[in-house]
Amino acid sequence: MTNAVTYELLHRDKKTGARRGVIHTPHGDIQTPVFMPVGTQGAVKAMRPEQVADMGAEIILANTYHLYLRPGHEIVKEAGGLHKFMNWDRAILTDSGGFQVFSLGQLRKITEEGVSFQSHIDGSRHMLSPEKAVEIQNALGSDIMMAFDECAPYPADRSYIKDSMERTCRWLERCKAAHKDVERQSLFGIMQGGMYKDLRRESAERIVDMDLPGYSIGGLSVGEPKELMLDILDDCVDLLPEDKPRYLMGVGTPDYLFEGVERGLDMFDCVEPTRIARHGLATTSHGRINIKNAKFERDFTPLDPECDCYTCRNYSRAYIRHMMKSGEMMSAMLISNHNLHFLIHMMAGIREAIEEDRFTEFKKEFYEKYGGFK
Ligand code: PRF
Ligand code: ZN
Repeated sequence: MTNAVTYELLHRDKKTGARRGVIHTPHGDIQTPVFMPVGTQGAVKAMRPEQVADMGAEIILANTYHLYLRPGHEIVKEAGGLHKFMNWDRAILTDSGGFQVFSLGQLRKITEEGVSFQSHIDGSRHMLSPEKAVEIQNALGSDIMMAFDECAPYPADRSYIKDSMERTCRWLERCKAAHKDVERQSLFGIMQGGMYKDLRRESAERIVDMDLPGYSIGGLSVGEPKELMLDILDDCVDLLPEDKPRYLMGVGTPDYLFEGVERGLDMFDCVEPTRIARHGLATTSHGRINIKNAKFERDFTPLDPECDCYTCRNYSRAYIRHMMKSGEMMSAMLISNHNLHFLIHMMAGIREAIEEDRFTEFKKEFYEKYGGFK
């Protein structure tokens, strides 16, 4: 039996936990550390798949919850799987729905069996369980499937987090038992435990025992202070095996990417670059800019003078501002393209720096321009 997804460690930074590796998948290799663009409903918003591939993305993320509710995983399966349905032939990771369902607030109810919830689309009632989340992800055919977990809120008291973390471990056992074709798709486990280090440790021990092809850290970036998240990470990353990919879920602003890589994480995802783009915000090497700002009215320079993306090679701040102010879709398309390119190329720079044992210097130079850890 060979796992669908395997990790190869290429180089370890001499001074920090940063590591350079490759994840092998049935849909190609992924150079790590990697930022994964989010395509929640089977599309990276405002982007064609060719553009996402052309900027160097080797994996994107899609969501079980959304694709289950609409169009329905059976339809995606009938289409030949998600890769074919959305015209993306590189790797796909699907999140389990655990996180999205928990964002629904009072519309949901947790039991040992799973989570019952009301659709955000038409109010219809559904149940997601470990078995159901696996069934849906099997039908979607993603390369990496995430375990069905509970991402507990912050703040939450210790007894709640303990129960929740233990249930998530039991759910992982059920996910593993339900997932049959390990040569086609790999199931990753998710560490939970809130902001309690001992519970994180217990979670890690239990999930690592299940010997899965990869592991993630969930339940962070849920509203806790940034320093607290870094403090938890300082403690957590080393609890995960060295010979497997380590994924920090839902984190992807430039500063957090540096902090995560420094601590030994390999994979990251975040809706932020495409979401803020639709509000006119661009990430640049000198920090974030709001294109709606009047000071860009006659600014005929690119979003980021140091960027060589399609947007920056062809369009000015003044034009993109005009598109944004006029409600043209072009503004979201152009800024999304730039924001994703920015992060993907930043990660390429990080990978090169790790290979050359100058990650710390690279981070320092980046922070000096960007404005430090925010
Ligand atoms: N669990 C899952 N998906 C996630 C998270 C999690 O804890 C997070 C944490 N912020 C983002 N996405 N399944
Ligand atoms: Zn650009």
